[in-house]
Amino acid sequence: MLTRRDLLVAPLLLSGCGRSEVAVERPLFVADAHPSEYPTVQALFAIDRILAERTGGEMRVRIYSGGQLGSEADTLEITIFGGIDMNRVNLAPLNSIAPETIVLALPFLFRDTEHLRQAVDGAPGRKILDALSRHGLKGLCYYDSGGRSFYNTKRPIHTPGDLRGMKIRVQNSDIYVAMVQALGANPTPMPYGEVYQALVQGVVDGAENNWPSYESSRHFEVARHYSLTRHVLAPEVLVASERTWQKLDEQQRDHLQAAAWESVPIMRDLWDRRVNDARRRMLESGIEVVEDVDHEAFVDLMLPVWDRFLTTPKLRELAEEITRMNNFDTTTPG
Ligand code: GTR
Repeated sequence: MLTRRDLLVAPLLLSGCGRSEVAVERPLFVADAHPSEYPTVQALFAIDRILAERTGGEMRVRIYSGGQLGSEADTLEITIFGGIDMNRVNLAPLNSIAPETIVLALPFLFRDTEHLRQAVDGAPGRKILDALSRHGLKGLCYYDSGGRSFYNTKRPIHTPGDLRGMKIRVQNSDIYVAMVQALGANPTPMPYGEVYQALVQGVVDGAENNWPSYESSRHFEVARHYSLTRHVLAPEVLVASERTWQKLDEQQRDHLQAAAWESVPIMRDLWDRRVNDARRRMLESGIEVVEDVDHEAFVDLMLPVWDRFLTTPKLRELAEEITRMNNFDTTTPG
C-alpha cells in the first residue's frame, strides 16, 4: 500500500529528459474518497482500461479509493505538489483554490441534471477547467454528483426554519458555510470520512449529500430524515497534477485527455442507475423522505449568498451564462 512517504518521492519516478522522450515508468496514481464500486471510481477504472488498450499497457492508472490517501483537501495539496498524479474530488475543496469553481456550487443554480450537463459540457465548464492550470492543476473532466439534500438525526425539514439551530456538517468550503448559516443552522466543516462518527456521537445533527453518498457512507443508518432540498448540484471533477501533466509528452497527454472524456458518458450511465438504486434501497430501509419542501423559502435565503460570492464581473458573467442555458425540458434523475 502507498504511504505518504511514497507520495513524496513519487514525482521523481515520473522521469524523462526532453518532453518527447518522457516515459511513464509507473502507473499514474489517482485518489478518490469513494469505495471502489461507486460510479466515480468505476469511471477511473474505465480510464485505466482505455489507456491500457490504446498504449499497449504503457500508460496505466492505479486507483487509491475509499479515501485511503487522505481527505480531499489534503490529497489536493499533494496533487498540486505532484505526489499524486490525479485526483477525483468534489468541486467544494477547489473553491478556496480557484474562485471560478464557486460558480458551479451556487445554491439552486441548476434546474436539473440536464442543465448541469449542458453547462459543464459547454463553454462555462471549459473555462472553469482551464482556470485550474493557474493553480497547479490540469482539469480533465467533470462527473455528475446529483442533487445534494439535507438529512439529520432530529426531525423532518420542510422549511429553513426547521433547520434552525442544528449543527450541520459541511464540506470544507466557504460557500457551504455561508449557505448553512443563511439558513439559520450552524455549519461544521469536516472531512467526509469523519461524518459518520460525528453523526453517531451527536457532534453534528445532520449533513447534506446526494442519494448515492447518503447510502454508501452509511449516514442513513443514523440520520433518518432526508429532505429533498436539492440545493446544490455542483459536479465532481477529475484533475491531474500540472507537474505530472508537464512530464507527459503530447501523445500521452492526448491519450489521457481522451480517456477522461470517454469515461464521462460511462460514468453518467452508471450514475443515473446508481441514483435510482440508492433511492429505492433507502426507501426500503425505512428512512423518512420529505418531498414536501418549501423550495421558494430556501431560494429566497440564498440570494444574499450569491451576492456575497459573485465578487467580480467575471464571476457574475459566468453565473449568468449558465443561468441563460437553462432551457431544457428533459429531466434525468439526480
Ligand atoms: C460526495 C462527493 C465527495 C465528497 C462528499 C462530501 O457527494 O462525491 O467527493 O465531496 O460528497 O460531502 O465530502
